[in-house]
Order: sequence, then structure tokens, then C-alpha cells
Amino acid sequence: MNRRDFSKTLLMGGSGLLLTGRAVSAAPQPLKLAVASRTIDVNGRAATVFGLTGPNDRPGLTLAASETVEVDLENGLSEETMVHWHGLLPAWDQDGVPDMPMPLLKAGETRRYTLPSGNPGTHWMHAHTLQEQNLLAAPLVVRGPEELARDEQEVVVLLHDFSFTPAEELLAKLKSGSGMGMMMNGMNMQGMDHSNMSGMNMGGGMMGMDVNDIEYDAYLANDRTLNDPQVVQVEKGGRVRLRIINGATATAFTIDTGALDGEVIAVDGQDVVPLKNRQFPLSMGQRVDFRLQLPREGGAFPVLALREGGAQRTGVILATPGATVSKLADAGELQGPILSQATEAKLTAARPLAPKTVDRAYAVNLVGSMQGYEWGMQSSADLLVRRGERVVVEMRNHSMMTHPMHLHGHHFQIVAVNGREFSGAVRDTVFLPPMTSIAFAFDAVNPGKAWAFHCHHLYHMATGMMATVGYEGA
Ligand SMILES: [Cu+2]
Repeated sequence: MNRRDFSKTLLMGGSGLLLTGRAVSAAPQPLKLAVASRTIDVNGRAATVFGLTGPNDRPGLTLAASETVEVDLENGLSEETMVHWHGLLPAWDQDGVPDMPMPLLKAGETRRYTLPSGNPGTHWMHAHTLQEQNLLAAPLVVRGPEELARDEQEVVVLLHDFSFTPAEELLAKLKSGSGMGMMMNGMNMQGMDHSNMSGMNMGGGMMGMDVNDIEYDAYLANDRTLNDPQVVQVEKGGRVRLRIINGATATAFTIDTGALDGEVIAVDGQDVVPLKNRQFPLSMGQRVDFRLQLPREGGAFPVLALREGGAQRTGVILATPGATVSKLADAGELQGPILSQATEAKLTAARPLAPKTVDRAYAVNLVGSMQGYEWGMQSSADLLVRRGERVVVEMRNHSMMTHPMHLHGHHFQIVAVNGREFSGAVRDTVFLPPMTSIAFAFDAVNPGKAWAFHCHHLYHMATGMMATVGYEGA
């Protein structure tokens, strides 16, 4: 039995694992995707959360690459909702951001979406509203023939930050200044280079950064805490392709593969030149794919997500048959690392943008503070592009929080970190620690009147950190 058959066996066993054994081929019938309420157990307490159920009653969707699929999104809730396809590049009116341009789906409404699956990659889907906080999110995995032919087991992990407090209340607390912000004073930020920020009037400089403006009740990996983690059965000496999605709304993690040798093979669903690494920074909205090698003697191997600047952690356990799985505390002894750009600067796209002259360049300043909890994006001109142009956007973070910035409808390539130009990863979401800059390039090939361009921290977005990129004449 090869490893793929092994995966299928697990699936048929009804293990409830987020393992996938085969791709859904181009179906003449639209795929059904249902938004519904469900109940999960969070540390012994029942929580009513949202869920997105695709074909075969599994969360989310698995698509074959390079196909156009039709999806019937069914709103089974008693309230309005909508889903954004994070990482796919549909037409603008299919993008799933409320009123950009389509209205929310009413309670009970079904709407058909036409989605090009594109290249193979790890993506996800989520509400572009405060419903995201209550787990309205699911994996969206696109697989090509190469992945299917490979003798390796696929494991998908969706991370969340969870609160029993409704998102509206969390937001109100932040706005009223009673957020539980944690100030990190005198941080020695690895990988930060202030010399390149000289052109920016940065005022007070690095007095201290704000990390984690919300203290959550739990941190989840595939809906479970580390007190009752998912244990994924794997083979001795086998290989695993681990697809990790940070679906948290306001929490960044460092992924730690522990004792397992691994390499990072993709970020945000885009292949990179493999990078040997056991730790990887993952901000909100971002994805990372690891290829892991299990030792021949087998064992139990936790793959952890360490909360940035906090001792809390979550994760899954990869275990070979018969291995003893020891209990892990849901908080470690050390705080999770503060995310730096050191890893970003080492990433190289497997398929970079073709060489081309830049037609248009914009600078966007990220501004705001915990005081008053107002965040924003400032540019000297509206972000307008023309079809066919190569566009470069330089973002400069003038605030004391880290912002994971996401552009809809396009994949972009990182072309500079703190002024150092290089041919970096292709992505759709990139984070900027305080007082840093990032430049990305993209080709304007997907016309739309107003593509969302925003911070993927839900509460920063909700309080103003959102702009649009528009096509002239669209
Ligand atoms: Cu932000």
C-alpha cells in the first residue's frame, strides 16, 4: 500500500482528519459549499461557531489545478454572510468582499461562483467580515498531477485564535482603549535594519512595539487545542506534505516542526526554492507548505504553532502506528518568537515574475496606533493601474504593530525588504514589522474597479486599514 492509499484508508475510516486522498476533478455539476453553524468543544466548554462544508461533508474545497469550477455557496445561517477565496484569482465580482461589488448573501440564499483554480497551492476561504473571528473559514487546496503522483501524505492544518467573547465586543473593547495590548519594550528585533528608513520621518523611533492586542481563550489547530490535539497517523520513514494556514484573525505564529527534518517548499500557495528550516514565521492570512521526512524508527512528532510574543501554543501530532503520544501543555516555557523579516529575505520564488520594466510605482504608508485604535493606509495618489502594466508598491510601516498586508486578485513578488532589492517569494500576503518596508511587484492582469488591499489583522482592517487598487476604465 503506498502512502496515498494509506491516506484514503484513513479517510474512509471516518477519522475526521483533514487528510485528502484525491482531487475533485472538474465536475459538470457545481460543487456545493454550505455555510452553517456548528458546535465544537474548546477546553471542555461548548462553543457555537461557523463552518464551511464542501463535497463529502469535509471542510472547505479541494480542487484540481488549471480548471474553472462552479461553486454554489449556500448560506444556511439566519444572518447575512459571504466568502472570500483567499489565494485564488477570480474575476472581481466573484471575489467575495461585501459590496465589492456584490452584496452579502441573505439568510438562506445560494449564489453561484465561477472560480479558476489556477496553479497548485495551499489557499483558504473566509468571511471578509467579523464572522471570520468565529471560525467562518476553511482550507482551499489546489492540487496538480505532480502532487498526486508523489509518494507523500498530505496533512492540512488550519489555525485559529478563539474567543468566547463575540467579535463585536472584542472590537468595541479595542476602540475604547481597554484592549489587553502588550508592549514589548527594548526589543532587539532580529533582521531589522533602520538605516534604510532614513527617508521616513519616523518620529520616536523604536521605543517599543505592540504585540497581541487581544488575549484569546484558546488557540486552535483544526478546531482543537493542544489539550486534545489531532493526532495524524503517519508512516515510519514516510514523507508528509504539511499545508499550514494561519486563519487566526489577530494572532501571528511561528511554526515549529520540532524534531522533524523539513524544508519549506511553498508560501501562500506559491512554490519557493526549497529552504531547509524547522521554524517559520506565519502571520494572519499566510500559508506555508513543508515537506517533512519521518525517521525510519517512527515516533510521535508534534508540529507546533507558537503564539508570537506569548507562551501559548497549538498544533497537531504526527504519530506512527504504536507510537506513544505524550501530553503537551498548551503553553510552553518560552514565549513564541517576535516575527522578523529574516526568513522573508531568504525566500526565492520558484517561478518569479518575467523581467519587465516597471510602468508604475506607488508608496503606501501604514499608519495608526493602539491609542484610539485607528489604523490606515496613506498614499499620495489613488492606487490606479492600467491593464498590462507592471506595478511596484512600496509599503512602509510607520506604526508600532506588525501588519500582514494582503492584495486581492493578484499574486505579487517581493522585490525589496528594507530597501534591499532581491528576487523574493511570490505571495498574496506579506507582513511588515514596525518601522520596516517591503516592496512588491505585480502584473495588472485581472481588471477590477476596486480590488481590496488591506491588513489581514481583522480589527485593523475593521478600523480603517483597507485601501483599494483599481483599474482605469474598469
Ligand atoms: Cu494591521
